[in-house]
Amino acid sequence: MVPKIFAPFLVFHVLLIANAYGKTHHHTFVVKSSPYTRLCSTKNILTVNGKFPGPTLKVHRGDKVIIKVYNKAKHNITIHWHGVRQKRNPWSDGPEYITQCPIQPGNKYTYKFELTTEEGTIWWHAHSGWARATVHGVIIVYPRRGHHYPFPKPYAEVPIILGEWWKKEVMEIPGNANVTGGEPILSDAYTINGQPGVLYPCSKKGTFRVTVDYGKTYLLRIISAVMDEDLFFAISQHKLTLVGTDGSYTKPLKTEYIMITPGQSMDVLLEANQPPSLYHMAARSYSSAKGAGFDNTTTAAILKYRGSYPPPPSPSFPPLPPYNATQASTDFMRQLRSLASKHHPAKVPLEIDTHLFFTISVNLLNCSNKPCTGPLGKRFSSSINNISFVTPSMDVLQAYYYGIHGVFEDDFPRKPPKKFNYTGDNLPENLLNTAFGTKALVLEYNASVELILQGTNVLVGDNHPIHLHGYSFHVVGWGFGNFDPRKDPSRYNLVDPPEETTVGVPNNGWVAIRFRADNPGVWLMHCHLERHQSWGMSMLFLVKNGATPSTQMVRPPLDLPKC
Ligand SMILES: *[C@@H]1O[C@H](CO)[C@@H](O)[C@H](O)[C@H]1NC(C)=O
Ligand SMILES: *[C@@H]1O[C@H](CO)[C@@H](O)[C@H](O)[C@H]1NC(C)=O
Ligand SMILES: *[C@@H]1O[C@H](CO)[C@@H](O)[C@H](O)[C@H]1NC(C)=O
Ligand SMILES: *[C@@H]1O[C@H](CO)[C@@H](O)[C@H](O)[C@H]1NC(C)=O
Ligand SMILES: *[C@@H]1O[C@H](CO)[C@@H](O)[C@H](O)[C@H]1NC(C)=O
Ligand SMILES: *[C@@H]1O[C@H](CO)[C@@H](O)[C@H](O)[C@H]1NC(C)=O
Ligand SMILES: *[C@@H]1O[C@H](CO)[C@@H](O)[C@H](O)[C@H]1NC(C)=O
Ligand SMILES: *[C@@H]1O[C@H](CO)[C@@H](O)[C@H](O)[C@H]1NC(C)=O
Ligand SMILES: [Cu+2]
Repeated sequence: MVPKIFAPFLVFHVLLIANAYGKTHHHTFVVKSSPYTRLCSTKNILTVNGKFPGPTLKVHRGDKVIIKVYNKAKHNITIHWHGVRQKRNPWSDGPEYITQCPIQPGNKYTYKFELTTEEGTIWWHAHSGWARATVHGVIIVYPRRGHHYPFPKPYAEVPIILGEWWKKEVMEIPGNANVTGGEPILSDAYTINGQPGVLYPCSKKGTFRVTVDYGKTYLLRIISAVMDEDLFFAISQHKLTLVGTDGSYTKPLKTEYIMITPGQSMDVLLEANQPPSLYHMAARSYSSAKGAGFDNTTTAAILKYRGSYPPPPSPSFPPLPPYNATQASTDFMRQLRSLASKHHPAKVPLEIDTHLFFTISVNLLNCSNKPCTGPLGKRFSSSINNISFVTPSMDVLQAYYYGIHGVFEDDFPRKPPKKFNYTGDNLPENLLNTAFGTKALVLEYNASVELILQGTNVLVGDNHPIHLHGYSFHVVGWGFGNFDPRKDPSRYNLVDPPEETTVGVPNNGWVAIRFRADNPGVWLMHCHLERHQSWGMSMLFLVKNGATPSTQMVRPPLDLPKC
């Protein structure tokens, strides 16, 4: 019998040596404030190791990663490993006040994780305040050592990080918006690998360039670290072949453009098969919420063929769909299929024991003593099943683990409290209001879950990128209007549905996702549009332990930050 006090080390040790072929990577992340010049002015931004975008982690499936994070900034910080399943180890997941207290200035915390089923491109970002605007980077997960890509090996790979830049101090945006109750201020630019590109003032010189050889194929590892908008992205004269989303392979999909939401990652093959020259790649907003303001600027980078040729007077730009082109967005989404091969099977749960139905709404609240600057003189809020998430002052995971009362409640509703025409026009004003709470929905270990995410038109419909921590899920169906439980399930794709960790729920539409709740812990699910998350579009799953030690959460690490 092992004395109880040693058990945490043993459990983690077992976790770490489980795969004899894996390697352990050690990294140090120092979060600090560093000066960066963009759009004609210099300001201090939060960075990791002074870099913006932050360092790229390169690992193989089956590897382990140990990262010491030192906070040398003036803000509380946590880091989330976006797309990493964190099997049995929610302590390294990162969202502040959900799975840990923040790392306070001057302190440090060591994150530990294993790459188990994820393969392809995922990423990491701060999960505290709006820090992720500049604190983010790519995680490249190569196939297991000795294994290959399910497509011909590309000649080279190029991370493409889509971002968003504000001239003002990003960390002050949510607080300022909360004072007025209105929209957070719009960004001043989008960026490709940290650079706005030729269409913005003072930005031509830094424009990101990738040099290619004619005849070769390149793997673009695209992530959207954008805060508040979905983007269309394309490369002039070149077709793209999508081969992966969110760390899972897809059937090759040839396309002129992609639509990528905040939180998503996409692996895209680019064949350098056009006349050697210079071409632009570009991205701009897909914005479907009627009446909502958005940054309508366009970021660009250069694709340059090696060799000698007369440089074009002005490299061509790709055509991008109109800002409000929901049709273009869904034309792309409609074609997504997981690879579903012998080596990469689609393990879609076929028998469902837990049916959940969540409405996703943008709300409006009365202001107590002054008019607010939101519509109708009210303040913005948002909710899932009419509960606007309230961030607690200590983390829910420790409260659950140690049985501390008063931090959260375990009664998140399994269906909306009120039925109405979710996507109807001119909904009654009494639907605008929402309730509040820090609520978790409890799932039995290994439950087989189907969740319908139903967008609503309560204030306005939008394309909501919903991200689930601790899991990937299969997107078995989607559509516009209200989900119809009699008709829609018969059209599900249970054979090769895309596997994702962030899914865009179409404007005034719905998405059906399935997953098996085989990862115990407390897991956040939220809209990855930062303004919606700030307004409360989040909820928690609390997945219970299984019956055996290998189906239970590991113990908390000794250096877990305190509140
Ligand atoms: C936002 O403002 C409301 C009321 O004006 C206040 O109750 C709440 O604590 C504020 N939230 C944050 C995160 O500052
Ligand atoms: C972008 O929005 C601004 C402000 O609303 C407007 O003046 C401008 O014409 C728009 N530009 C484009 C390209 O739509
Ligand atoms: C998109 O905007 C254009 C012009 O602003 C408008 O004519 C069109 O109806 C809009 N399309 C959709 C699908 O909302
Ligand atoms: C909000 O204010 C309106 C107008 O003053 C009032 O009719 C309504 O009852 C209020 N709603 C709530 C939930 O307080
Ligand atoms: C819901 O609202 C939509 C849009 O206004 C309408 O087309 C539809 O008929 C309504 N459905 C029901 C059941 O009332
Ligand atoms: C949401 O909750 C609020 C506050 O309890 C209530 O006024 C509102 O009618 C509810 N809306 C829905 C759609 O259930
Ligand atoms: C989880 O459920 C699946 C399907 O019913 C079953 O095959 C598997 O053995 C279960 N796992 C555990 C650990 O109970
Ligand atoms: C930083 O975190 C600590 C611990 O949770 C908290 O007391 C403090 O208010 C936080 N600081 C800010 C600026 O949010
Ligand atoms: Cu949203």
